[in-house]
Amino acid sequence: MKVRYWNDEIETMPRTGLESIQLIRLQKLITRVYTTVEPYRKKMDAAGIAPEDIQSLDDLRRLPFTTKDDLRDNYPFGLFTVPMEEVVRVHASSGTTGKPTVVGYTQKDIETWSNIMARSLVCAGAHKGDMIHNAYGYGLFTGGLGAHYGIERLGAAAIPVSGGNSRRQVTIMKDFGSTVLLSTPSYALNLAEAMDTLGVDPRSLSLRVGIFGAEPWSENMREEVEQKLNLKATDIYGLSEVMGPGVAMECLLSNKGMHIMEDHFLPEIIDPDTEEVLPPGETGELVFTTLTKEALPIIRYRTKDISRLVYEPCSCGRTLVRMEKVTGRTDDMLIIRGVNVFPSQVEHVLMSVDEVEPHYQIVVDREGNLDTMQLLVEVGEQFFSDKIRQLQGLGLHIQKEIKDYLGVTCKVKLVEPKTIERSEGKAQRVIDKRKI
Ligand code: DLL
Repeated sequence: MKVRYWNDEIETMPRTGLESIQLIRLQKLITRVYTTVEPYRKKMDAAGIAPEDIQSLDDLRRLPFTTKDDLRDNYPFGLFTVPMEEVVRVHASSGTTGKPTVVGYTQKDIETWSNIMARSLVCAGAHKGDMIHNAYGYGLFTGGLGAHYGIERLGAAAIPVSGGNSRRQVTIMKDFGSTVLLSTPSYALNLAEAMDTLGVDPRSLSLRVGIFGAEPWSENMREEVEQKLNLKATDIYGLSEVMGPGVAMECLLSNKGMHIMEDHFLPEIIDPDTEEVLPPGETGELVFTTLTKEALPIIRYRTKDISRLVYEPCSCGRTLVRMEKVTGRTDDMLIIRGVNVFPSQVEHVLMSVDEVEPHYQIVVDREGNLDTMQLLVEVGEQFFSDKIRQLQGLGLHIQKEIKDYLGVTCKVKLVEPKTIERSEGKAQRVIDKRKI
């Protein structure tokens, strides 16, 4: 397979070259942020660090972290480094409390982002001439418009369908000849279901590749999506606070981890408890510093996403470090009777059970002093039967698998096909009643 790049000089640059670019950009950024944003200056002063103390990339770890709370405390525009006349776009994502997290972009930021997204699309094997079906939501969410500008920059044709109305989406795919699908992985499964209902065979469509992200998904789910949609599934990562989609992108060739666009985003992996930077190759919380953003640069942003950086060379020739699939968030981790449980692990187990669909919900509650976990799982249409005994057996089987894999006992409730609420964006996997 011939590998194509969007910017081969940067994407295949030896690390020493890349690191000198990163350092120059970092020093410039820290000086600018220190002189223009009071909350950053105060934090740096309190930590006893000045811009001129940043002499190497290692000095990054001396800077204070930024969290969602900092954005909330300076809501809506308090961390912007440019006057509002220079801001041409705002997006928002959910905050930790009622107020959303607001992010802003200058014209140059939009240019940078479009190029990064075009680079990501090429990394996934998309090219000019592709009909790119963009089912990420258009609006305050960064997915829709972020991807859209990248598609146009690439010179491919954007089909801006946004989320929702799955049957209509299938018809559009068929009639317009969509070749690349962009959506959340859970919505991709929705589309597969709609195809099934409409009697549309995915093999009769022109879909070649899917670019799925915005929520965690397992390797088993990848197989499922690939098989049900008859395409090659790739993973795209990003978050609003850092930019939006395109912070990291998996290459079509290796399909193992996402290349971080390191000339724009500097990654670190920290221990979420001690906040110490971990040695290369360790698993921990991802932290990003933006290197080129104008309106809302961010220093050492704690993503709460758990991953690992892979420095081994990639078969696609890109030298950009890879991050492994996100296995969960430090804040969606459930502790059930002392056992740490990630929804992605539950999904992993469910994907290995043929009779059930990848639609599930974890309901956590408390009875007396004991946490309870109930798993609602949809049974596949072809396996659904009203023979209670058979269903009971299946429920017990899943319960045992979960116990073996996660070490927790849960109640399994099997539900009829298509009864768990479908999402148009991110699926709501966990209902934690303990907090209410
Ligand atoms: O979800 C940006 C995006 C849009 C990424 C479209 C990819 C595609 P937020 O709404 O701010 O931004 O949510 C960011 O979503 O911290 C992760 O927890 C999660 N996330 C994003 N991509 C992935 C992925 C967009 N590929 C939060 N795998 C992040 C796992 C992901 N989790």
